Amino acid sequence: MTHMDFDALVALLRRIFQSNGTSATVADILARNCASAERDGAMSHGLFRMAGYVATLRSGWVDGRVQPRMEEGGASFLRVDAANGFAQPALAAAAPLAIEKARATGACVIAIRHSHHFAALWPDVEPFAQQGLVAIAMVNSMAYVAPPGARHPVYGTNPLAFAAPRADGRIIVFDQAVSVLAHGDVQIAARDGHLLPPDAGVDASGQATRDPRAVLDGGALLPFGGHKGAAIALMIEIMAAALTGGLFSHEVDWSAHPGAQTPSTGQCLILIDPTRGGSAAGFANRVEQLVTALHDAGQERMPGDRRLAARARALRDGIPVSADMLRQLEGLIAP
Ligand code: NDP
Ligand code: PYC
Repeated sequence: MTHMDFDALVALLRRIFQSNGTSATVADILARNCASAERDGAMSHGLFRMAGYVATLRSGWVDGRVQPRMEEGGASFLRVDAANGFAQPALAAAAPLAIEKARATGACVIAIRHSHHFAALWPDVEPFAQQGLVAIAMVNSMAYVAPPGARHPVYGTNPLAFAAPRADGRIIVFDQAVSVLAHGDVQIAARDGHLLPPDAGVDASGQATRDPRAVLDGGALLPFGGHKGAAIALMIEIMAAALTGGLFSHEVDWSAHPGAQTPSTGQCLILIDPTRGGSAAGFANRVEQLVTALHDAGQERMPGDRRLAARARALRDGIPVSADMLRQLEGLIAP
Protein backbone atom coordinates (compact mmCIF):
# COMPACT_ATOMS: atom_id res chain seq x y z
CA MET A 1 0.00 0.00 0.00
CA THR A 2 1.32 3.42 -0.94
CA HIS A 3 -0.13 6.70 0.30
CA MET A 4 -0.63 9.17 -2.53
CA ASP A 5 -0.90 12.88 -2.32
CA PHE A 6 -4.29 14.13 -3.65
CA ASP A 7 -2.71 16.20 -6.42
CA ALA A 8 -0.51 13.30 -7.55
CA LEU A 9 -3.55 11.04 -7.76
CA VAL A 10 -5.51 13.66 -9.69
CA ALA A 11 -2.58 14.00 -12.12
CA LEU A 12 -2.51 10.23 -12.74
CA LEU A 13 -6.29 10.04 -13.28
CA ARG A 14 -6.22 13.11 -15.53
CA ARG A 15 -3.63 11.34 -17.69
CA ILE A 16 -5.82 8.24 -17.92
CA PHE A 17 -8.87 10.24 -18.99
CA GLN A 18 -7.04 12.40 -21.48
CA SER A 19 -5.11 9.52 -23.06
CA ASN A 20 -8.47 7.80 -23.57
CA GLY A 21 -9.93 10.67 -25.51
CA THR A 22 -11.41 13.27 -23.16
CA SER A 23 -10.65 16.95 -23.39
CA ALA A 24 -8.30 18.45 -20.80
CA THR A 25 -11.26 20.14 -19.07
CA VAL A 26 -13.30 16.95 -18.80
CA ALA A 27 -10.23 15.00 -17.68
CA ASP A 28 -9.58 17.49 -14.91
CA ILE A 29 -13.19 17.51 -13.65
CA LEU A 30 -13.55 13.71 -13.66
CA ALA A 31 -10.09 13.14 -12.17
CA ARG A 32 -10.82 15.46 -9.26
CA ASN A 33 -14.23 13.87 -8.75
CA CYS A 34 -12.89 10.31 -8.70
CA ALA A 35 -9.85 11.15 -6.56
CA SER A 36 -12.13 13.00 -4.11
CA ALA A 37 -14.30 9.89 -3.74
CA GLU A 38 -11.25 7.73 -3.00
CA ARG A 39 -9.91 10.38 -0.59
CA ASP A 40 -13.24 10.44 1.27
CA GLY A 41 -13.49 6.65 1.51
CA ALA A 42 -16.46 6.60 -0.90
CA MET A 43 -15.02 3.44 -2.41
CA SER A 44 -17.96 2.44 -4.64
CA HIS A 45 -17.23 5.50 -6.78
CA GLY A 46 -13.50 5.93 -6.33
CA LEU A 47 -10.58 4.32 -8.18
CA PHE A 48 -12.55 1.11 -8.66
CA ARG A 49 -14.61 3.03 -11.29
CA MET A 50 -11.66 3.99 -13.50
CA ALA A 51 -11.72 0.75 -15.53
CA GLY A 52 -15.43 1.36 -16.25
CA TYR A 53 -14.79 4.94 -17.36
CA VAL A 54 -12.04 3.78 -19.71
CA ALA A 55 -14.05 0.86 -21.15
CA THR A 56 -16.93 3.27 -21.74
CA LEU A 57 -14.76 5.86 -23.47
CA ARG A 58 -13.16 3.18 -25.65
CA SER A 59 -16.60 1.83 -26.62
CA GLY A 60 -17.58 5.18 -28.13
CA TRP A 61 -20.75 5.33 -25.97
CA VAL A 62 -19.90 8.69 -24.40
CA ASP A 63 -18.36 11.82 -25.88
CA GLY A 64 -15.51 12.95 -23.62
CA ARG A 65 -14.79 16.11 -25.59
CA VAL A 66 -18.21 17.63 -26.12
CA GLN A 67 -19.19 21.09 -24.78
CA PRO A 68 -22.45 21.17 -22.80
CA ARG A 69 -25.07 23.56 -24.16
CA MET A 70 -26.91 25.91 -21.80
CA GLU A 71 -30.55 26.79 -22.50
CA GLU A 72 -32.48 29.53 -20.71
CA GLY A 73 -35.46 27.95 -18.94
CA GLY A 74 -36.81 30.99 -17.06
CA ALA A 75 -35.84 33.18 -14.13
CA SER A 76 -35.39 30.14 -11.86
CA PHE A 77 -34.73 27.42 -14.39
CA LEU A 78 -31.67 26.40 -16.33
CA ARG A 79 -31.66 23.57 -18.87
CA VAL A 80 -28.42 21.93 -19.94
CA ASP A 81 -27.96 19.58 -22.88
CA ALA A 82 -24.90 17.55 -21.93
CA ALA A 83 -24.87 16.34 -25.56
CA ASN A 84 -23.86 12.79 -24.65
CA GLY A 85 -21.04 13.98 -22.43
CA PHE A 86 -20.43 13.46 -18.73
CA ALA A 87 -22.77 15.07 -16.21
CA GLN A 88 -20.10 16.73 -14.07
CA PRO A 89 -18.71 19.05 -16.80
CA ALA A 90 -22.31 19.99 -17.65
CA LEU A 91 -22.95 20.89 -14.02
CA ALA A 92 -19.65 22.77 -13.77
CA ALA A 93 -20.66 24.85 -16.79
CA ALA A 94 -24.13 25.54 -15.35
CA ALA A 95 -23.19 26.26 -11.73
CA PRO A 96 -22.21 29.97 -11.90
CA LEU A 97 -25.42 31.01 -13.71
CA ALA A 98 -27.56 28.70 -11.54
CA ILE A 99 -26.13 30.28 -8.37
CA GLU A 100 -26.81 33.74 -9.80
CA LYS A 101 -30.42 32.74 -10.55
CA ALA A 102 -30.90 31.16 -7.11
CA ARG A 103 -29.63 34.29 -5.39
CA ALA A 104 -31.71 36.59 -7.63
CA THR A 105 -34.99 34.66 -7.41
CA GLY A 106 -34.67 32.46 -4.30
CA ALA A 107 -34.28 29.17 -6.15
CA CYS A 108 -33.04 27.57 -9.33
CA VAL A 109 -33.77 24.23 -10.98
CA ILE A 110 -30.92 22.79 -13.06
CA ALA A 111 -32.22 20.21 -15.53
CA ILE A 112 -29.40 18.30 -17.23
CA ARG A 113 -30.21 15.80 -19.98
CA HIS A 114 -28.35 13.39 -22.24
CA SER A 115 -25.67 13.08 -19.57
CA HIS A 116 -23.55 10.28 -18.14
CA HIS A 117 -23.22 10.19 -14.33
CA PHE A 118 -20.96 7.42 -13.06
CA ALA A 119 -19.94 8.95 -9.75
CA ALA A 120 -20.94 9.79 -6.21
CA LEU A 121 -23.46 12.60 -5.96
CA TRP A 122 -22.15 14.45 -2.90
CA PRO A 123 -19.42 16.25 -4.92
CA ASP A 124 -22.26 17.81 -6.95
CA VAL A 125 -24.04 19.35 -3.94
CA GLU A 126 -21.21 20.08 -1.49
CA PRO A 127 -19.91 23.24 -3.23
CA PHE A 128 -23.36 24.85 -3.26
CA ALA A 129 -23.79 24.43 0.51
CA GLN A 130 -20.25 25.79 0.99
CA GLN A 131 -21.55 28.92 -0.76
CA GLY A 132 -24.57 29.21 1.55
CA LEU A 133 -27.21 27.46 -0.59
CA VAL A 134 -29.34 24.41 0.06
CA ALA A 135 -28.89 21.88 -2.75
CA ILE A 136 -30.78 18.73 -3.67
CA ALA A 137 -29.56 16.48 -6.48
CA MET A 138 -31.14 13.48 -8.16
CA VAL A 139 -29.74 11.20 -10.86
CA ASN A 140 -31.30 8.18 -12.50
CA SER A 141 -28.97 5.43 -13.63
CA MET A 142 -29.70 2.06 -15.26
CA ALA A 143 -32.39 -0.53 -14.55
CA TYR A 144 -30.97 -2.51 -11.65
CA VAL A 145 -33.77 -2.04 -9.09
CA ALA A 146 -37.05 -3.97 -9.00
CA PRO A 147 -39.88 -2.35 -7.02
CA PRO A 148 -42.10 -4.64 -4.91
CA GLY A 149 -44.21 -6.85 -7.19
CA ALA A 150 -42.22 -6.14 -10.36
CA ARG A 151 -41.07 -9.06 -12.52
CA HIS A 152 -37.90 -7.28 -13.63
CA PRO A 153 -35.89 -4.16 -12.71
CA VAL A 154 -37.21 -0.81 -13.94
CA TYR A 155 -35.60 1.79 -11.71
CA GLY A 156 -31.99 2.79 -11.45
CA THR A 157 -30.08 2.81 -8.19
CA ASN A 158 -31.02 6.51 -8.37
CA PRO A 159 -29.11 8.44 -5.70
CA LEU A 160 -30.45 11.46 -3.87
CA ALA A 161 -28.06 13.94 -2.29
CA PHE A 162 -28.83 16.87 -0.01
CA ALA A 163 -26.54 19.58 1.32
CA ALA A 164 -27.23 22.53 3.60
CA PRO A 165 -25.11 25.09 5.44
CA ARG A 166 -24.58 24.72 9.18
CA ALA A 167 -23.26 27.36 11.56
CA ASP A 168 -19.52 28.19 11.55
CA GLY A 169 -19.11 27.51 7.83
CA ARG A 170 -19.71 23.78 8.18
CA ILE A 171 -22.22 21.92 6.04
CA ILE A 172 -24.40 18.85 6.39
CA VAL A 173 -24.57 16.42 3.47
CA PHE A 174 -26.22 13.09 2.83
CA ASP A 175 -25.97 11.09 -0.35
CA GLN A 176 -27.69 7.74 -0.74
CA ALA A 177 -28.74 5.30 -3.42
CA VAL A 178 -32.38 4.28 -3.52
CA SER A 179 -31.33 0.64 -3.50
CA VAL A 180 -30.23 -1.11 -0.31
CA LEU A 181 -26.72 -0.99 -1.78
CA ALA A 182 -25.19 0.91 -4.67
CA HIS A 183 -24.52 -1.32 -7.66
CA GLY A 184 -20.85 -0.43 -7.23
CA ASP A 185 -20.88 -2.00 -3.77
CA VAL A 186 -22.42 -5.18 -5.20
CA GLN A 187 -19.56 -5.36 -7.71
CA ILE A 188 -17.04 -4.80 -4.92
CA ALA A 189 -18.70 -7.54 -2.81
CA ALA A 190 -18.50 -9.93 -5.79
CA ARG A 191 -14.83 -9.02 -6.34
CA ASP A 192 -13.93 -9.48 -2.68
CA GLY A 193 -16.09 -12.56 -2.05
CA HIS A 194 -18.45 -10.95 0.48
CA LEU A 195 -22.13 -11.69 1.01
CA LEU A 196 -24.73 -8.94 0.61
CA PRO A 197 -26.94 -7.96 3.55
CA PRO A 198 -30.28 -9.79 3.75
CA ASP A 199 -33.08 -8.18 1.69
CA ALA A 200 -30.64 -6.41 -0.64
CA GLY A 201 -31.38 -8.33 -3.82
CA VAL A 202 -32.97 -11.16 -5.74
CA ASP A 203 -31.57 -13.63 -8.26
CA ALA A 204 -32.72 -14.06 -11.87
CA SER A 205 -35.71 -16.15 -10.73
CA GLY A 206 -36.82 -13.50 -8.23
CA GLN A 207 -35.67 -15.42 -5.14
CA ALA A 208 -34.01 -13.49 -2.32
CA THR A 209 -30.24 -13.94 -2.39
CA ARG A 210 -27.18 -12.67 -0.58
CA ASP A 211 -24.90 -13.76 -3.41
CA PRO A 212 -23.64 -10.63 -5.23
CA ARG A 213 -22.95 -12.63 -8.40
CA ALA A 214 -26.56 -13.81 -8.53
CA VAL A 215 -27.72 -10.18 -8.33
CA LEU A 216 -25.28 -9.12 -11.06
CA ASP A 217 -26.11 -12.08 -13.34
CA GLY A 218 -29.71 -11.26 -14.23
CA GLY A 219 -31.00 -10.57 -10.71
CA ALA A 220 -32.04 -7.22 -9.24
CA LEU A 221 -31.41 -4.94 -6.30
CA LEU A 222 -34.29 -3.99 -4.01
CA PRO A 223 -35.16 -0.47 -2.90
CA PHE A 224 -34.48 0.38 0.74
CA GLY A 225 -37.66 0.48 2.82
CA GLY A 226 -39.80 -1.50 0.35
CA HIS A 227 -42.53 0.60 -1.27
CA LYS A 228 -41.22 3.78 0.42
CA GLY A 229 -37.82 3.57 -1.24
CA ALA A 230 -39.56 2.57 -4.49
CA ALA A 231 -41.60 5.79 -4.35
CA ILE A 232 -38.39 7.82 -4.06
CA ALA A 233 -36.98 5.92 -7.04
CA LEU A 234 -40.15 6.85 -8.94
CA MET A 235 -39.74 10.53 -8.05
CA ILE A 236 -36.11 10.50 -9.16
CA GLU A 237 -36.98 8.92 -12.54
CA ILE A 238 -39.58 11.67 -13.00
CA MET A 239 -37.33 14.54 -11.91
CA ALA A 240 -34.07 13.37 -13.51
CA ALA A 241 -35.55 12.00 -16.74
CA ALA A 242 -39.14 13.09 -17.45
CA LEU A 243 -38.49 16.67 -16.32
CA THR A 244 -35.07 17.10 -17.90
CA GLY A 245 -35.72 15.32 -21.20
CA GLY A 246 -33.29 12.49 -20.36
CA LEU A 247 -33.87 8.77 -20.68
CA PHE A 248 -35.50 6.64 -18.01
CA SER A 249 -33.19 4.06 -16.47
CA HIS A 250 -35.03 1.23 -18.24
CA GLU A 251 -34.54 2.96 -21.62
CA VAL A 252 -30.74 2.92 -21.45
CA ASP A 253 -29.56 0.62 -24.25
CA TRP A 254 -25.84 0.22 -24.69
CA SER A 255 -26.07 -3.01 -26.67
CA ALA A 256 -24.41 -1.34 -29.68
CA HIS A 257 -21.44 -0.30 -27.50
CA PRO A 258 -19.85 -3.35 -25.89
CA GLY A 259 -17.84 -2.32 -22.82
CA ALA A 260 -20.02 0.72 -22.06
CA GLN A 261 -20.96 1.06 -18.39
CA THR A 262 -22.12 4.64 -17.81
CA PRO A 263 -25.84 5.41 -17.88
CA SER A 264 -26.95 7.99 -20.43
CA THR A 265 -29.82 9.58 -18.51
CA GLY A 266 -30.42 12.90 -16.75
CA GLN A 267 -29.85 14.85 -13.56
CA CYS A 268 -31.92 17.40 -11.70
CA LEU A 269 -30.65 19.79 -9.05
CA ILE A 270 -32.66 22.24 -6.99
CA LEU A 271 -30.82 25.14 -5.40
CA ILE A 272 -32.51 27.21 -2.70
CA ASP A 273 -31.31 30.45 -1.13
CA PRO A 274 -32.18 29.84 2.53
CA THR A 275 -31.99 33.54 3.39
CA ARG A 276 -35.39 33.78 1.63
CA GLY A 277 -36.98 31.62 4.35
CA GLY A 278 -38.63 32.79 7.52
CA SER A 279 -36.07 31.86 10.14
CA ALA A 280 -35.45 34.79 12.47
CA ALA A 281 -32.51 32.94 14.07
CA GLY A 282 -30.90 32.38 10.69
CA PHE A 283 -31.12 29.16 8.68
CA ALA A 284 -27.64 27.86 9.47
CA ASN A 285 -28.15 28.46 13.19
CA ARG A 286 -31.42 26.53 13.07
CA VAL A 287 -29.71 23.63 11.30
CA GLU A 288 -27.05 23.68 14.00
CA GLN A 289 -29.73 23.58 16.71
CA LEU A 290 -31.22 20.49 15.09
CA VAL A 291 -27.85 18.75 14.89
CA THR A 292 -27.26 19.58 18.57
CA ALA A 293 -30.68 18.14 19.48
CA LEU A 294 -29.81 14.94 17.62
CA HIS A 295 -26.48 14.64 19.40
CA ASP A 296 -28.21 15.33 22.73
CA ALA A 297 -30.69 12.57 21.91
CA GLY A 298 -27.84 10.12 21.40
CA GLN A 299 -27.16 10.15 17.63
CA GLU A 300 -23.42 10.47 17.50
CA ARG A 301 -22.83 9.98 13.79
CA MET A 302 -24.33 12.40 11.32
CA PRO A 303 -24.33 11.71 7.58
CA GLY A 304 -21.06 12.93 6.13
CA ASP A 305 -19.09 12.51 9.40
CA ARG A 306 -17.38 9.28 8.30
CA ARG A 307 -16.52 10.75 4.92
CA LEU A 308 -15.08 13.97 6.34
CA ALA A 309 -13.02 11.99 8.86
CA ALA A 310 -11.64 9.89 5.97
CA ARG A 311 -10.88 13.11 4.10
CA ALA A 312 -9.01 14.58 7.06
CA ARG A 313 -6.97 11.35 7.42
CA ALA A 314 -6.16 11.26 3.71
CA LEU A 315 -5.11 14.90 3.63
CA ARG A 316 -2.81 14.25 6.60
CA ASP A 317 -1.38 10.83 5.63
CA GLY A 318 -2.07 10.57 1.90
CA ILE A 319 -4.69 8.47 0.10
CA PRO A 320 -4.08 4.73 0.55
CA VAL A 321 -3.72 3.04 -2.85
CA SER A 322 -2.76 -0.62 -3.13
CA ALA A 323 0.12 -1.66 -5.37
CA ASP A 324 -2.34 -3.75 -7.37
CA MET A 325 -4.67 -0.76 -7.94
CA LEU A 326 -1.73 1.43 -8.92
CA ARG A 327 -0.67 -1.17 -11.50
CA GLN A 328 -4.24 -1.33 -12.83
CA LEU A 329 -4.40 2.46 -13.11
CA GLU A 330 -1.08 2.68 -14.91
CA GLY A 331 -2.36 -0.01 -17.29
CA LEU A 332 -5.32 2.20 -18.19
CA ILE A 333 -3.14 4.92 -19.71
CA ALA A 334 -3.63 4.61 -23.46
CA PRO A 335 -0.40 4.60 -25.48
P1 NDP B 1 -24.38 4.70 2.10
O1 NDP B 1 -25.51 3.82 2.47
O2 NDP B 1 -23.00 4.23 2.35
O3 NDP B 1 -24.51 6.11 2.84
C1 NDP B 1 -25.65 6.90 2.64
C2 NDP B 1 -25.60 8.15 3.50
O4 NDP B 1 -25.86 7.78 4.86
C3 NDP B 1 -24.26 8.85 3.50
O5 NDP B 1 -24.48 10.23 3.54
C4 NDP B 1 -23.59 8.34 4.78
O6 NDP B 1 -22.65 9.25 5.33
C5 NDP B 1 -24.78 8.20 5.69
N1 NDP B 1 -24.62 7.16 6.69
C6 NDP B 1 -24.25 5.88 6.49
N2 NDP B 1 -24.28 5.20 7.66
C7 NDP B 1 -24.68 6.07 8.61
C8 NDP B 1 -24.91 5.98 10.00
N3 NDP B 1 -24.72 4.85 10.66
N4 NDP B 1 -25.31 7.09 10.66
C9 NDP B 1 -25.51 8.26 10.00
N5 NDP B 1 -25.31 8.41 8.68
C10 NDP B 1 -24.90 7.33 7.99
O7 NDP B 1 -24.50 5.15 0.55
P2 NDP B 1 -25.07 4.30 -0.67
O8 NDP B 1 -24.43 2.97 -0.64
O9 NDP B 1 -26.53 4.38 -0.70
O10 NDP B 1 -24.48 5.14 -1.89
C11 NDP B 1 -23.08 5.16 -2.10
C12 NDP B 1 -22.71 6.11 -3.18
O11 NDP B 1 -23.10 5.61 -4.45
C13 NDP B 1 -23.33 7.51 -3.09
O12 NDP B 1 -22.28 8.45 -3.13
C14 NDP B 1 -24.19 7.64 -4.33
O13 NDP B 1 -24.26 8.92 -4.88
C15 NDP B 1 -23.48 6.69 -5.28
N6 NDP B 1 -24.37 6.25 -6.34
C16 NDP B 1 -24.26 6.81 -7.57
C17 NDP B 1 -25.12 6.44 -8.59
C18 NDP B 1 -25.09 7.11 -9.92
O14 NDP B 1 -25.96 6.85 -10.73
N7 NDP B 1 -24.15 7.98 -10.19
C19 NDP B 1 -26.12 5.40 -8.40
C20 NDP B 1 -26.16 4.88 -7.05
C21 NDP B 1 -25.30 5.28 -6.07
P3 NDP B 1 -21.05 8.97 5.16
O15 NDP B 1 -20.78 9.22 3.71
O16 NDP B 1 -20.37 9.92 6.07
O17 NDP B 1 -20.84 7.52 5.53
O1 PYC C 1 -23.27 2.27 -7.95
O2 PYC C 1 -25.39 2.01 -8.45
C1 PYC C 1 -24.26 2.46 -8.68
C2 PYC C 1 -24.08 3.30 -9.88
C3 PYC C 1 -24.86 3.37 -10.98
C4 PYC C 1 -24.28 4.30 -11.83
C5 PYC C 1 -23.17 4.77 -11.23
N1 PYC C 1 -23.07 4.16 -10.03
